[in-house]
Amino acid sequence: MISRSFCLRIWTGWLGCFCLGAWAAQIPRTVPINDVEESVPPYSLPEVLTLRNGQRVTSAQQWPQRRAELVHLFEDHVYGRIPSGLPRQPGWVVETRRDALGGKAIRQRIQIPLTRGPHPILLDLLVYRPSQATKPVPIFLGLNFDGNHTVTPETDVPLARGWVANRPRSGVTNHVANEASRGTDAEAWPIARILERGYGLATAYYGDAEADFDGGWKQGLRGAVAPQGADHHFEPGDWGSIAAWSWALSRALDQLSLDPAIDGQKVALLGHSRLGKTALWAGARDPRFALVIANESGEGGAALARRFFGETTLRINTSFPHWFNGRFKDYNHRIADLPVDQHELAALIAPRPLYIASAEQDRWADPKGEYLGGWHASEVYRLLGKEGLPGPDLPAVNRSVGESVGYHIRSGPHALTEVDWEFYLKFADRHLR
Ligand code: GTR
Repeated sequence: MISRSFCLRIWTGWLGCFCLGAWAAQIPRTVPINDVEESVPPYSLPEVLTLRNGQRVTSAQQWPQRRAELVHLFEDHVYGRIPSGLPRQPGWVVETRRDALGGKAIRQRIQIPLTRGPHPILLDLLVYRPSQATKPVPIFLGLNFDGNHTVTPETDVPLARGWVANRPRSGVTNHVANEASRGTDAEAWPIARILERGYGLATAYYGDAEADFDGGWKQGLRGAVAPQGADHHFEPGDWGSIAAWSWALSRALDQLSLDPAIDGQKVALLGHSRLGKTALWAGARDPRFALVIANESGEGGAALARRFFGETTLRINTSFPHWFNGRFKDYNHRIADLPVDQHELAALIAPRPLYIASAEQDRWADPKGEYLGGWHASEVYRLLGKEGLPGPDLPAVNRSVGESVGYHIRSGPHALTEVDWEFYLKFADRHLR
């Protein structure tokens, strides 16, 4: 029996969370959530080192079998299966500037065709590398939220072509990119600092692959390759948009690996929020990513789904039904039956370095749940001879902990900031140098 005080605390927790952001207004009010730590009910996680047949995984040699099983479970029950036979085609350089950022950077714009035919879906990859580099550089790769023109104030980076989210602060109100939005996301992408530290940076707009709304697939990658096009009916196990974006990331990696000035063995994948979920799934599927960073990835990312705190499976499936596959909705009211939990997603990155980060005010993403995702994944890192996170307790604010699994909780709200990047650069120095 759930006690009355428990219900009350959940109710007040719900009220608190309700005020967290403008987006909350779109979420049905009948769906309960909790943001009171003491009200988190007990839960038990699926064991990452036990095969579905009950057999324990006790050696590194057995891990690939469990890994393959987990990838399939996440495909079938969460993110959906990517159709086989999608093209992997090289892109073409549209422009090279050797004098970018006051001569500090060589900047290239590259178009990568994600589909076949005369009018393919194009991913515009914007690549910066330090002009002083004398050998192939390690590089960070990440999708951006509002278009390549928002990550830099440079005026010769074209505006995003297709649908973009409305952003009142830059006057984007009709889903069309405008000049006022140029450079508005530059704080999240400290390009000069990244180059100064000897890394390249590659980024692309996630909406190039598929617009982020329910039905966006019709003009996007999933619609373009569906047998019935926009009339296609998705089966429960078919891919959602996170899987589509993750596919685009792998094609960007193909492209970066072709460039002799870039070290294709040292591509660090980074994503924030929904794109942090995407980075984790891309890194889990594609072992060529050398390092993965999930910044405030929350529900459907690093945060444990069974921990009743902040966003829930029901909430995310209600607000963003297109992100995951149809079958994931079966777990809206019975999360304990989901055959996986998110620590197992984090474990799919092992033994490669993984960094999970939270923000103190980002309670919706459940910082403790994100940390625990990394902590429970650490069991696999240890099996594979690496050290993960140091223990089950959330560390102090603004301090980085962990070896092959790194973590920090930054003070402040939900965002990707220079403070986060400083931690990521140090982590990358440790593992990619
Ligand atoms: C929120 C969503 C989160 C997170 C975030 C974002 O509305 O509930 O899961 O993904 O959006 O991507 O900004």
